[in-house]
Amino acid sequence: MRDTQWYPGTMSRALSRLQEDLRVVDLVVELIDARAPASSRNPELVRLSKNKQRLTLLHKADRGEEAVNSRWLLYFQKQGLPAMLSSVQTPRSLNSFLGYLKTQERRRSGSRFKRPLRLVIVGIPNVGKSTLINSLVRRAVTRTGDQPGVTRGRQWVRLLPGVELLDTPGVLPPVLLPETVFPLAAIGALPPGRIDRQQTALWLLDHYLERDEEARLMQCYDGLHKAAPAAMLEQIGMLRGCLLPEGKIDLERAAVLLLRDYQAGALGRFSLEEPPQP
Ligand SMILES: Nc1nc2c(ncn2[C@@H]2O[C@H](COP(=O)(O)OP(=O)(O)OP(=O)(O)O)[C@@H](O)[C@H]2O)c(=O)[nH]1
Ligand SMILES: [Mg+2]
Repeated sequence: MRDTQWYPGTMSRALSRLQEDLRVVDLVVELIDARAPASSRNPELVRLSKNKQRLTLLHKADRGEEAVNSRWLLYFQKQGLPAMLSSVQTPRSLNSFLGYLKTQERRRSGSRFKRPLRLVIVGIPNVGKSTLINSLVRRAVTRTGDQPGVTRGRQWVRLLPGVELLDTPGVLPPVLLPETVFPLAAIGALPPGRIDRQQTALWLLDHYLERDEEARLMQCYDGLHKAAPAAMLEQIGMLRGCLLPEGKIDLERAAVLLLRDYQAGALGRFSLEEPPQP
């Protein structure tokens, strides 16, 4: 994934577009995945919005472990970066975000030439940008989907009186750091054709084992026993009937199944990254 050949043209176009949009925007809200806040930040987006007011939302917080979410929040606060937890399944977090926007809007009230507060929602693919916007406006104004790359165009949405918001297509960093590839693949941010599903599944299983959290796997896959990651993937394939015509276990299907279960939350709340130690 180190070559830039794979980088989809739509993403470079989205970045140039964003550069233009930023001229008329007051606030940049970056959604990162609460389970992998380090890997799901896009340094390119950070660079482009350097001179703008910024807010980071640790989104899909319902999928990350509560204690780890709190540590990340503290980490951002200590860095002086405004950040909030967010999840479409937690109305309280949506209200906090709307409250934050109302405060920002009110601050502008003194201005003589009052125009709406404009914010743009940015982030990597599949992090939940469009879904969050839909939940915020409480009606389906933008298309969403459970695969990356659903949003392609751009659209302004009136969120509150005096607050307008722009949804944008997901963008990945042009060069992925090696340590970010598995976390990004596990949370479903990378194009399916570009990831090694079996390696990602083994990495994920290893992570559960390393953290002594295999009980969560066993809850989902009845009859699973603790073993090395490769043997566990085989067991999962067996338990779920992922078999090839000649009777061998279809490890690719087992891996797809495991990743889907992780993304759907069937393997419990499980964070993939801890904040760096001070
Ligand atoms: N568990 C959980 N899932 C969420 C949350 N927000 C969004 N999702 C799911 O994440 C998936 C991706 O959502 P989208 O809103 O299409 O993501 P996006 O960032 O707009 O993706 P692109 O347009 O492809 O960049 C969907 O399956 C949503 O249901 C959340 O807070 N919690
Ligand atoms: Mg979208």
